[in-house]
Amino acid sequence: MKQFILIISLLTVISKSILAQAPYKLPDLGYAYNALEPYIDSTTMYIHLNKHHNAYVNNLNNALKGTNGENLKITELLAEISKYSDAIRNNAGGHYNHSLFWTILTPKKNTAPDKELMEAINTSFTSLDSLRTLMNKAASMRFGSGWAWLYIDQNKKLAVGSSPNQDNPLMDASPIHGTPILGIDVWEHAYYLKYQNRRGDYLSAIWNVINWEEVTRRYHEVIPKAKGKFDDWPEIISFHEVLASTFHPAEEGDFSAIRNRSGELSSKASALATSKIPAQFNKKEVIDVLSKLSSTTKALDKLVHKKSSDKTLMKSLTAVHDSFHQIVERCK
Ligand code: MN3
Repeated sequence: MKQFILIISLLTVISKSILAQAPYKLPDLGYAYNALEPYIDSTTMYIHLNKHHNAYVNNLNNALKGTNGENLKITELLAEISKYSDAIRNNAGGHYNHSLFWTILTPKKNTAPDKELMEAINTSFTSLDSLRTLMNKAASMRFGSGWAWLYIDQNKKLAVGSSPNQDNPLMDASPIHGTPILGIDVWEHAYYLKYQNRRGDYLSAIWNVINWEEVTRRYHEVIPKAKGKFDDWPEIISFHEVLASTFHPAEEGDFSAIRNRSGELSSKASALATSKIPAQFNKKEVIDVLSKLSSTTKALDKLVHKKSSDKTLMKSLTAVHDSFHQIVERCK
């Protein structure tokens, strides 16, 4: 019986954490309090999490008691926050915003947006630098306490804006609407110990610890990652990797890669010829070239074993390369 109760309470804990419903809990930072130094100091991080954020969590849990909001996911609650008290609005925002904030900071150096997010940034703001400038402008113009946001608006485009207090773009009551993917806390408690009144210095420093991998992950929760053409056909990707790293050096006169890897290339071609072809490419004209690729690659491997001249190898390797591009062409 005891074990049964334990399992039931475990399941309750698990389902609550997945749904992110009341009662809410203070999250872990995922890094040490001093990990963001010298940009954000250890004491600020400690107080910010354990005093400020913790108060939002406790106040939110108390304010929600007995309201319908107890049964909603936090995002659902924020979407209809205008129906609730100011206490719920401020503390639900406080909990959501800080939970996001800890994840978009990192001690890891040189994180970067992925290619798709970078293209979206370039399209909307011309460059990452101008995005930073716009964010800092939004953050420094926010009078009093609030947040600056990079968010995905209702047309699925990136936008920059700011909100007062603990509001955010997920709230129906907010002047800006969408899904936040990067938020900068511009409450004085976020920077006063180290920067005092110099909000601008804090805003310049924080870009050193922005976690672009997490911002990218949040971006793709709304904008699905574009599927690569051959994502479902690992054998063709694997063949192409070896081909690219042997053909291009040979073009520049370096035949050592192909002399070392012709056997590997040949076995990748056989694996490709016998692989499960994704339905959209499974047609006779593709299959014909697959077997041609396999035989041209085998012939190349034989020539390598016979220690043929560079010129002979280049001719054979070019035939392999041509067959490969015929496959790609026919897969259009
Ligand atoms: Mn704060």
